[in-house]
Amino acid sequence: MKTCIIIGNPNVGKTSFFLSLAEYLGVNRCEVEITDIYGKVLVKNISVNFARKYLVSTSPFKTRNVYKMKLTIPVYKGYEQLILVDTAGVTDGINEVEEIRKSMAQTLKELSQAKIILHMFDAQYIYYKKEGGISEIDYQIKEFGSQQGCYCILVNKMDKDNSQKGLDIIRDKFKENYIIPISTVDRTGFKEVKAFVGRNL
Ligand SMILES: Nc1nc2c(ncn2[C@@H]2O[C@H](COP(=O)(O)OP(=O)(O)OP(=O)(O)O)[C@@H](O)[C@H]2O)c(=O)[nH]1
Ligand SMILES: [Mg+2]
Repeated sequence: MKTCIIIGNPNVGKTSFFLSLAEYLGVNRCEVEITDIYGKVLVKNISVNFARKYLVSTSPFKTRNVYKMKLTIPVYKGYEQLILVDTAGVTDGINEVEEIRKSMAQTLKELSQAKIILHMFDAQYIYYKKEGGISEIDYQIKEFGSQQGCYCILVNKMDKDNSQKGLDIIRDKFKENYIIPISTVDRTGFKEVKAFVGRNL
């Protein structure tokens, strides 16, 4: 089964999107496979609302494990299954916390195995930080993703102030890539993401 990874800097909204996309595709309760930084695997049957309460946070580096969920998505003729993967946020440099370093390594391992790559940015953060908000690892993910083929940039938090200006910066820096503005709050762009994933399965 093909995997679709959600990757990006901490706090851009990866976990929120992971859960909201599942909900958008009709999932209320799901089996989530959780792999910790030591490779230990646990399967939990949880509701999306419960997961949102415990897995989404206003503080960065909340996600430290890899979360996988099996989803059914409409394609040209009928339906296909895929595995959606939520990962720990990645940053430049060597983080002083060992657990965070290991979680980033795990994210990069998942990236190398993914068929579809959804690379996420926070539009408002980019507006505040301008080009400086785009890290070296973002450019490297873009290079890797562009070579892989099924690569798309999601610019999240479009419901927030000045997000359009943040989106313009991303569009300017990643001219050759397919970019979808999204919001996990009002589900802007979900239809487009569903179509992008569906046609790459
Ligand atoms: N306004 C707004 N807030 C959002 C949106 N998506 C996520 N958030 C908020 O952004 C914060 C971070 O969300 P997460 O989903 O935990 O982000 P993450 O990328 O998984 O973060 P890490 O696991 O730490 O890497 C939370 O406070 C979310 O409620 C969005 O589309 N709009
Ligand atoms: Mg997360």
